Amino acid sequence: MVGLLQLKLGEKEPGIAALRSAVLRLRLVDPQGKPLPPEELQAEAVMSSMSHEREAIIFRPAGPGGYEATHTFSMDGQWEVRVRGRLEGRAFAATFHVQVGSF
Ligand SMILES: [Cu+2]
Repeated sequence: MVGLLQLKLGEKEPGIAALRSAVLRLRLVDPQGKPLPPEELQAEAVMSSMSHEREAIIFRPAGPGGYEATHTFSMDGQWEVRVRGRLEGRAFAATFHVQVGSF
């Protein structure tokens, strides 16, 4: 049974900018911090205010409950990283807001 999901996204210091590879970190754990292994995990970067292509993000396992992806955002601005998958047979989804570049 899935209670609360804790999903966190990290950004490579000192920040991320367009056309430079960034490391994104995701954690999928229960409220006690125990890793929750999903049956499916998919992610994409979306600029909801614009009509250009979505960008697939491939998260790979990195430690207990941890996942890491290297991604190059195509432009600066306000992105959403949308994560979804299945855990214990149930769908889950989360959206993270990511500022790319400084302006
Ligand atoms: Cu855009």
